[in-house]
Amino acid sequence: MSSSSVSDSLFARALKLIPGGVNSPVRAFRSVGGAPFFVKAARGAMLTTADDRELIDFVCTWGPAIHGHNHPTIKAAIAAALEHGTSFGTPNPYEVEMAELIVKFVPSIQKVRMCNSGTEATMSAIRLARGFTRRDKIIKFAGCYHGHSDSLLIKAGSGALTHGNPDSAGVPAAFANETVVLPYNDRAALDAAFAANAGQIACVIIEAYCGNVGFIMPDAGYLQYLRDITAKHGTVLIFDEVMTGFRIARGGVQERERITPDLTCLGKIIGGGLPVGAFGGRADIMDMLAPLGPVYQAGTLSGNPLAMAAGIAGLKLLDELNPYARLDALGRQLRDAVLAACQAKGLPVQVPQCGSMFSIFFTPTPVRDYATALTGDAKLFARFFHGCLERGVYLAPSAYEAGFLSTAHDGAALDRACAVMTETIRAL
Ligand code: KE4
Repeated sequence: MSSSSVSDSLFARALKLIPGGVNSPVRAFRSVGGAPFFVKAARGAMLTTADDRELIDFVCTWGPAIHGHNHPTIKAAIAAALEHGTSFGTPNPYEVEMAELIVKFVPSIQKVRMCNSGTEATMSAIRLARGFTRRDKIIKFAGCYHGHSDSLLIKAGSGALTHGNPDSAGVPAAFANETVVLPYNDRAALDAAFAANAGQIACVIIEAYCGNVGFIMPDAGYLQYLRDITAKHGTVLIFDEVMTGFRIARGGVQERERITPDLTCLGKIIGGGLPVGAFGGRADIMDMLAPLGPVYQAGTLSGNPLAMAAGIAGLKLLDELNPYARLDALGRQLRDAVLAACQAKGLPVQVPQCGSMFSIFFTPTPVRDYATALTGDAKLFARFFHGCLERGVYLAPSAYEAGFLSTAHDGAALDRACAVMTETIRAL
């Protein structure tokens, strides 16, 4: 981009007033280098930058845009809701319809509470599990990211990992001490943790398919092992499906893996691009929530009518289109193009992919956890990222994020992106 680009001048202004010039760290390009571009419009698979460059987008606003950007059906739903106002601070009909759709799509969810972000969803689910079990300790997994609440910013993924500070400053040791961090995909570590903390583990929270350390799937049987050991110990099993919910399958990872967690956290897709989060699950646990029970949780804009209208439209569209086989075919097309290009170049690479989620690790080592994800060549990824960007393809600006496809990525957009990735790998 030219040195005097519109994005550059916007970034210069942003840097004066917004820490790092961004409202969320991973957008800052810190791990791939260079300055972020600014986007002024998005439609389908395309972003339009402030300098009128058109980019094929594989970030999809970090997951929500499964139907592509600014889908006419979702846009119309927001416009219709907007006619009647933006927020009422009272119960509204949209919340009821959203709850009924979530329960229909995700049978493990008997009751659900809406909130405003994935962070709120996971933070609230953990407080609920602690209140329900009267236990304090929690288990999370290295590299998994569940938002930025204090108990979870321990060995976290996504932006925390990208910026090399998986343990955030400002989290009191007393909080961190209640969080046990285990390696993903490691049954012995689970056994040892439960043996060492018998009767103390309130919950285990997991990204059943990891999307914040790159994309990593569980070994066969691992999730069932986790379900069995948590049930045996009276520990609440929380699936964080903020990213995978309604994306990996209509009912998320839990549908594909046939595992029933006790609680599920949701976000992203259920807001159709507007701020949203949700958590739900067993009624006996959910009924501990205020105003019924002693666990407090609240939110001024929870169940916001515009966000609900957008999310309802998006979920109904998924139900109507059932795009999952098509999204998986698109994901496999991209995966195969990258594998072929790297093979032709003699470049070791792993391209884990499931449905519309994927990531690219430049390493000969199969990636199955945080430690093996770090064997990926992040510097080479940064060169790959910029090579693709220069050619009009936007990947997540970090080696430790998942890539996303949408139903708008088929045909010309995907063919073009595969050609760009092939050309970029050849030029590395
Ligand atoms: P939010 O608070 O950002 O809405 O959601 C937190 C969250 C919780 N759980 C999972 C599995 C998530 O992936 C996320 C957020 N994902 C990141 C992308 N890796 C959001 C992008 C960002 O932080 O800007």
